[in-house]
Amino acid sequence: MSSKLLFVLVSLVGFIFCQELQLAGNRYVVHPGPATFFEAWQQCRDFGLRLATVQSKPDSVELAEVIETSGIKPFNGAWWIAATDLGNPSFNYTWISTNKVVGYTDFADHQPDNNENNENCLEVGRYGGVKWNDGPCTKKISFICERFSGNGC
Ligand SMILES: [Ca+2]
Ligand SMILES: [Ca+2]
Repeated sequence: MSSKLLFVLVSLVGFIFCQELQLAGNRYVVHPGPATFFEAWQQCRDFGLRLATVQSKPDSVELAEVIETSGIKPFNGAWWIAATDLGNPSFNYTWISTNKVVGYTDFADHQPDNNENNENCLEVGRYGGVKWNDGPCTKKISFICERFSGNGC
């Protein structure tokens, strides 16, 4: 078999695998915690997952469904997701799970407010639904991990 044909076959299998992952609808994994932002980041890694990204309205809808289905009540009222503006003086948020700048946002009214100049990590649920809020990264709350594929899905 030529290496070119092999590459095409491997790519095709990878594509189908990715499609199946998305169809499975089990991207998000709810964890009761409690954990600080960076503890949550590490714990997701320990599970072979990553701290969750939310990059579109459909993502928000899926996240809300998974949280509701889990029946878990968030510790201290919210769940960490993977965005932080630590180290970024212009207050742009970055997904630390993917190194991508946050594009789509779903903040609650009057957020982010960087309260007491000490809110640098994003949580969902504090102000209802899965709306976003910036909170203190050292606060111990619940968190959301996500499954991902390392092959470019
Ligand atoms: Ca901030
Ligand atoms: Ca805030």
